[in-house]
Amino acid sequence: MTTGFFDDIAPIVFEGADSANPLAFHHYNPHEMIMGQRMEDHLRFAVAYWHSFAWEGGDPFGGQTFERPWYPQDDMGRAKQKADVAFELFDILNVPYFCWHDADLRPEQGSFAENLSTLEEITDYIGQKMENSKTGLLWGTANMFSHRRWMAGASTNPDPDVFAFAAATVKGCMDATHKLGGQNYVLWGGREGYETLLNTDLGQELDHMGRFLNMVVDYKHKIGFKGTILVEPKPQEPSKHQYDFDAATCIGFLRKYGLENEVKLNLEQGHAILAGHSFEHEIAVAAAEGMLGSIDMNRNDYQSGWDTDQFPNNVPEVALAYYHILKAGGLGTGGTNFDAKLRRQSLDAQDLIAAHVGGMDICARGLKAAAAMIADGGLETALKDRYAGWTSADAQAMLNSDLDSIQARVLAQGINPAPRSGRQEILENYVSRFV
Ligand code: XUL
Ligand code: CO
Repeated sequence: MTTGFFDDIAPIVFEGADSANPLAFHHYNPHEMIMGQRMEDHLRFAVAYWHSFAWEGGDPFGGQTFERPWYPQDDMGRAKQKADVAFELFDILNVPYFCWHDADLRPEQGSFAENLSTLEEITDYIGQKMENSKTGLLWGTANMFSHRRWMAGASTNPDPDVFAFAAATVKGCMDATHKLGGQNYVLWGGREGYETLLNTDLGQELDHMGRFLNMVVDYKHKIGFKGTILVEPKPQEPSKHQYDFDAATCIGFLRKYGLENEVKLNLEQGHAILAGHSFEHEIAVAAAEGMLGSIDMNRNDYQSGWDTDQFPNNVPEVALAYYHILKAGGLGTGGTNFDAKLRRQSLDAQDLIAAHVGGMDICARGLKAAAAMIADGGLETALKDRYAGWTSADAQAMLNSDLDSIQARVLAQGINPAPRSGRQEILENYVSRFV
């Protein structure tokens, strides 16, 4: 028996690029083999519970626009109804994973003890649903940014009682993630940052955040959680300055607190844009350090300057992201989580399905284009050619040499570098052949 929310829309199937059916996959074909692996296993799609089921359509100027049978979300019976609808969407999309914050799943109660017991109850209920579903848990996380108790941060809060509340909350969320067979555990530093240095001891807050993350890693090993711990960079919003600004900042932080072999990065397209980077830049930075963990797939509006979390629709951008993911050997335990929400006028249940179908198709097109570029090898050949000078014995020896001897060699050999074209337009033209 279904909840009726999706009006008995049939499961979405692959119909190919020529189909005009808006509720069919035109490019996402889970079983298609790409570089020796099923497309589904490359992309590892996940539905984000918060945007698709908990967010009510509000923006800074107005509240709820959606009307869902599980509103208001303050009751356990309706939380279970919400889970029933969520698993119907997962089945309709045939999506392998979903992701949650604790606060998306359970009603928010007053005390920590009440929140813990409702989280246990709802995750037991979800665990039962997972037994009859092919959808697994990509990651769980704690919402430590919405309730007013978190307004000055969680692990970076000046009040040690908030640090304690955060530690207790993360323990509960890690337990629930472990119970549901989660593949990763994510920490996005929602309000781990500051509004003004006039009231902030930045050094102390960073030390507390480093200590907190070490406790998370210790607890992972204690309970035998095999998933990956991930942090998610974002430069601002909601805090004016966020400590996890971008991939490079996070990597420096992880190294400082001895976590570089324990924690990887969950990179989000929109966060990259907010940081003034491209998504592929963030992916390449993480990959160069062996810290690419997972991705949150969405897009930002390039005009508005805040985190609009729209479903992706730009194949060339997505193709370059997957190009760097494939080059790095794939997403491992990570996946492609649609950290994306409907526009607030998209009221219908069908909009929710269409948004995911479109996002999955765009990612499939990007993946196929990326794999085709790798198979063709044009970019790799151009890259090798550009760095070819470094294969010479002299060039390699120089890296183990010193300024004195290098200067002597420049004088002796009369070295006078000849500038060469970077061929950017030629390479951009090459990419457009594939996208
Ligand atoms: C916020 C954001 C979060 C994290 C999980 O911008 O991306 O949804 O992904 O807390
Ligand atoms: Co995100």
